[in-house]
Amino acid sequence: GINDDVTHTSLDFDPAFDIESDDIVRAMFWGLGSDGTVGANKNSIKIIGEETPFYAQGYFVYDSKKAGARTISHLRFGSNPIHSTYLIHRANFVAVHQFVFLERYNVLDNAANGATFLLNSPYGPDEVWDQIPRPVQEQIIEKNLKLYVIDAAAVAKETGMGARINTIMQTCFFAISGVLPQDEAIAQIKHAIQKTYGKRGEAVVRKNYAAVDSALAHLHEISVPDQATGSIQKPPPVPAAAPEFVQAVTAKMIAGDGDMLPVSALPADGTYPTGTTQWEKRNIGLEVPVWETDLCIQCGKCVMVCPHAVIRSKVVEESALEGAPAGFLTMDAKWRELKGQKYTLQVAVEDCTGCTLCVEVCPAVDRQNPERKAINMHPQLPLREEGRQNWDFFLNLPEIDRVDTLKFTNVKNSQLLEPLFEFSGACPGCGETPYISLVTRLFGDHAIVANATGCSSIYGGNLPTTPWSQNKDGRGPAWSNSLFEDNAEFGLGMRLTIDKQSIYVRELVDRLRGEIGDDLADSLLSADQSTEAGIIAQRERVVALKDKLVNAATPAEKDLLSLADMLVKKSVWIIGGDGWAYDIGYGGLDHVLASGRNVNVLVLDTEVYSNTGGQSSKATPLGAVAKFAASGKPNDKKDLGMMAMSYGTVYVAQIAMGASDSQTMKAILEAEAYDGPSLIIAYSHCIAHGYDMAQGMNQQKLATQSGYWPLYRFNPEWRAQGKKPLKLDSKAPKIPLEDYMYNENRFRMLTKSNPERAKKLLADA
Ligand SMILES: Cc1ncc(C[n+]2csc(CCOP(=O)(O)OP(=O)(O)O)c2C)c(N)n1
Ligand code: SF4
Ligand code: SF4
Repeated sequence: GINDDVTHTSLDFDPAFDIESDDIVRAMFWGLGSDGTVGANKNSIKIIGEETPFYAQGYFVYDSKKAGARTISHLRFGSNPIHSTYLIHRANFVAVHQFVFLERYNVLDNAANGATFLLNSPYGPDEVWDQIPRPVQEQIIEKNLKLYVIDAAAVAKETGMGARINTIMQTCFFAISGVLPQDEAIAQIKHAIQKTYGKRGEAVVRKNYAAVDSALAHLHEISVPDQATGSIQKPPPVPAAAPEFVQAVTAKMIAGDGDMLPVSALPADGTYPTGTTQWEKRNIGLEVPVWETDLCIQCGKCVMVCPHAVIRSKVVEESALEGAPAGFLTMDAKWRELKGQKYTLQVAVEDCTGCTLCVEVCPAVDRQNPERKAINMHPQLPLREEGRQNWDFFLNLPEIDRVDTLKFTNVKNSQLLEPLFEFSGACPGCGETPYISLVTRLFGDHAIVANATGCSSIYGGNLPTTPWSQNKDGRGPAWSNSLFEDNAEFGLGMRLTIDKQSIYVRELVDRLRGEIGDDLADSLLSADQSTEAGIIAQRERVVALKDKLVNAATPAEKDLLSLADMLVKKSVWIIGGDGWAYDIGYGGLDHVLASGRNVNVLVLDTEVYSNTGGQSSKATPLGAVAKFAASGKPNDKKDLGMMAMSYGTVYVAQIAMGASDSQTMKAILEAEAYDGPSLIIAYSHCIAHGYDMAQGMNQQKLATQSGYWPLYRFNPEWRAQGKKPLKLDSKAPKIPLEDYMYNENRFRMLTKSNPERAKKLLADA
């Protein structure tokens, strides 16, 4: 029920009220988005419904965050028809598929007395009890729960399943619950695996079978002690340093208790503070990168590709390192301009998703031991406490001076800029977010973002937290999401408003030069803001202007005071996916590109509608299997870049960070500098492409090397300078197209289901 303490229209209710009969089996499964828990439970409920005389019901609770969020599957079954239209609150079976949830959520609050508790634990049967937080131990004892544990991650690793523990946990559920005889349950699970994964190929099915077969050997019943002995306490949902609103509202939502918030706690105008993902320590990376100073060449590639802005570097004076934690690593900075200073690379281990992209792109390899790079993945748990201290210290180190130190026009230097988009809830290893993060490093403190609906609006602005953040001066991107279909127009509206306000404010400066002085008025009106130094100088002038207007009395003075900030340059970014740009928002995008206005459009091209599960868009390539293109897309990808170039007045670039991070940098800087519309089409690998995301950046390179994704920049300014406006930044193809395509399931699938057609489409492509 809603607690409406504003209009007082809600009714009180008794949360303990319950009429459910005792012969209904009620099971709750706590999983992590993309670990397969929901899919496995959907299979389980089908098996129970179809293969037993029981009636069955399944209901699945998850938010619209991308992978890595909490999911809860509620399953009921029994001999009588089930009419319950509410979630389970008296479960006789609770499975927790992620050990870290014991610290974060009240997973046993809904366990009934005598219920069974199945826990996926990285700790073996002998040590697990001591690792369970004390309040959870108390609940286990008080509620008389039967406790089973399995190290499903280890079984998954052994059987080649990667991070997918779903079928392992499902097997344990059937084994413990006894709802079907064990042999029959296993046969049914295997049948469901064949149905679900068959089209992904024999190997996937076989790995799942192996996981099922070895699950039971690793399942242990734990004898529960009479007394809670644990020394581990549950941490608060957000750190004590979090601001008041985050403590009072965001923390409740993070803990899963958002429904309990009274209406009055929510902001009346729908405006939420930014920079809040930093308070949500998700701890979902089982392994995290560890830095080796003897090998690091300080190239910054790992920092650039991290989809979650979790690995960062700084260069500081040695004196700033006073009081550093014992394990805080540094090395001499390898910059001529920063000689004598110290370089440090740090990982927010509690925010890392363990995606491995950073390690994959690291070029510094140990010659004696090629397995060892300058960063390598290690188990997170033993590193967590030290990592937390190092990260806190790192955050308090000074940021690089953006004006008087380096030119931030290459990857090596720009790694030192603070990202204002961090710890997003995008899928681990997402190919979209590194581009956004880079834009915020470069222009974040004066950016205004119009975000189309899609993955980027979900990981970008989904309650309770947002990754869009601020620098120490409180400046950061202003962000908003309107609709899927009108985002380009939405962004154009922002530009028109800024332009209109800036024309008016400039008029006022001129009109009121008597009050503010000719010198200040002239410098405000003639300021060159094409560089960061120019923008900072203009901000200082605006401060001086506001000082002069403290006693503003006339309407013109008051207007000038309220609009003074519009004298500072704003960078408008219109961001969205290919479903938006190529399809549903295309009419508006075309209008905006033709308008000649100074906006920057960033298309995060995953070549499908990713957020809704991978439907084909006009960006989907020939031969790829997607929803609505089950037999392989029969026609070519639309060439959005060519269409935009045909205007002759639009800056257009096609980029792929994994293929060339320096070309990506150049294109983003040029697009922003161009005083007119810019369109950047950014290759974004995605879980929808069907391969290990750790290989995302490598796949981007192959896309370009095979000629599938040429890199180019088209700059109308070059034509004005008498040069050719189009530069092809990539070389002629040097590998066969199939060497790129057939690493990805979206293309490979067709070679299994329809080899003849696959051959034809490959030839056409
Ligand atoms: C008019 C409209 N139709 C459909 C949807 C549902 N919807 C939300 S996000 C999305 C997919 C977005 O795909 P894309 O633009 O490619 O971005 P991605 O998720 O790949 O980043 C869809 C279809 C919507 N929000 N509005
Ligand atoms: S493993 Fe992934 S999330 Fe973690 S630091 Fe590396 S790139 Fe970032
Ligand atoms: S683009 Fe793909 S990988 Fe990134 S968040 Fe969306 S679905 Fe996940």
